[in-house]
Amino acid sequence: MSHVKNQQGFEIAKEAYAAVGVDVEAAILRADAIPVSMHCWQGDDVIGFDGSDSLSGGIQTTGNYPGRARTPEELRADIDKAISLIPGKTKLNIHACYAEKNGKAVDRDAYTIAEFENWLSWAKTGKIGLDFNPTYFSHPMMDGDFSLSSFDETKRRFWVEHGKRSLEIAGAFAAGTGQPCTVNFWMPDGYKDTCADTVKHREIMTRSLDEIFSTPYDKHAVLASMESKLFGLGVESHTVASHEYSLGYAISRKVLYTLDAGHFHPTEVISAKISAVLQFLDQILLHVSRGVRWDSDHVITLDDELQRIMDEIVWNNYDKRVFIGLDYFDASINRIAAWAVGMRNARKAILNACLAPVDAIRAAEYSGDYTARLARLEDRKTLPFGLVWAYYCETKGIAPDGAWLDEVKAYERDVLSRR
Ligand code: RNT
Ligand code: ZN
Repeated sequence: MSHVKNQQGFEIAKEAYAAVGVDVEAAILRADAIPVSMHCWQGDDVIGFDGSDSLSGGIQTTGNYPGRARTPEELRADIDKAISLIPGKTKLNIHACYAEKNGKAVDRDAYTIAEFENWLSWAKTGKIGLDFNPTYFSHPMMDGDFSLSSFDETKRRFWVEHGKRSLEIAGAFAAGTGQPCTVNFWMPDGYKDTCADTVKHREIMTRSLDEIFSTPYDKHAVLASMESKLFGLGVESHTVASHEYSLGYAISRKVLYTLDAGHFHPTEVISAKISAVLQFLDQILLHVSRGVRWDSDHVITLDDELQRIMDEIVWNNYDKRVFIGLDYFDASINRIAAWAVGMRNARKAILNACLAPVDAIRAAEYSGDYTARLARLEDRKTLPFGLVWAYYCETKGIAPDGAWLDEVKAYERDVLSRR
C-alpha cells in the first residue's frame, strides 16, 4: 500500500512516457545522480570573509534585500536551509575569499586547508562534495583589474602563489570528501579602453598559469579549469583571458575549460558550444547563469537555454565529462529563494532532459524527416513532466513546487529578519 500522495499522477505520467518509449524510473535515477554545484557566493553578494567589503573585478551585485549572511556561521546555516529545498546530488562551490582566518595574519598567497577546515567538516557531515575557486578580485594586491598578468612582479608573484595554494586546498577537499574538486580560474585582467599592446599581458598570463600548474597535484582529483570572458564592467575593451585565449590554454595544457552562460555576446549560447569543445577536451565545467542584456548574473529560470544545456549533457551522455556549477548573484530578492529557484530549475531541466524521447527525435533526424523531428521536439514540451517532478520531490522528502517558498518565508521571519 503506497502512501505517496503523488502516486496516481505518477502512474498517469509513466503511461504517457511509456507511450513515447521512455522509462520514467530510469530517468529519475539518472537525473538524481548528476551532480550540480551550488555557488556559496549567492548567499552574501560575493563579499566573502577575508577582509573585503566590496566587490571588484568588473562583476557586480545589485539590490539590498535584507538578511545577507555576514558570518561563515550564518552563510552555512543559509546554505543548509537552501539545500533542504533542493533534490538531487548537490555539491558546494567555494571561493577562496570565504577563508576563515580566525584572527591569523594570513593572506591569499599563503592560505592552506586550515582556513577552510570548517567548510570541509561541514561538507563531510553532509556527505557533500566541494568545488573551489581562487579569488582574483576584491583584494589590495590586485593591480587595478590585473592579477596574474600584472606588470608588477610582486603582485604577479602573489597571485601565482594564490593559484598554487588553491590547487593544494582543492586537493585537501577532494581527499576529505572522496569526490573530485574542480578549481575554476577566472581572472578579470583587462583594460577599460583600447590598448596598444594586446600581447604582453597575455604572455605574462601564460607564464603565470604555467608556473601555477607546474605544482604537482593529483589531476584526477583536482580538476583545474580556465574560465573565459568577453568583457567585464570597466574592462570593456580588452580581456586577457578571452575565449580564444582560455580555450587554447585549456587544450594545450590539458586542463578543463569553463563555459559561463553570461560571458558571450548576447546572441551566443553555451549550449551550442558544449559538443564543439568536447571534441578536443576530456572535460569541461559550466557556469550556468542568466545574463539579461549583459553578464548580469540573474537567477537561472527554466528557459529554453537551460533546457538545451541539460539536453546536450544528457542526450550525449556527457554526465561524467561536464561538471555543472551555477554562477549568479541577485541581491534584490531573498537569497535562499534565489538558490532554491536556480538549483531546482537546474534539476528540473536535467530530469526533463532524461525524460525526453530522444531516440525517436534523433531517429527522425537521422532519416532526414525534419518534419517529424520538429513535431516530436514540440510534442515533448507538453509531456506530463510536472507530475514526475512532484513525485520525485515527494519521494526525496523535498517540498514540492507551491510549498518550498513557505519554508523560505518562515526562515526569513525567524532568522533573516533578525540580522
Ligand atoms: C565572473 C565569472 C566568475 C565569477 C565567480 C564569482 O564574470 O563568471 O566565475 O562570477 O567566480
Ligand atoms: Zn562564472
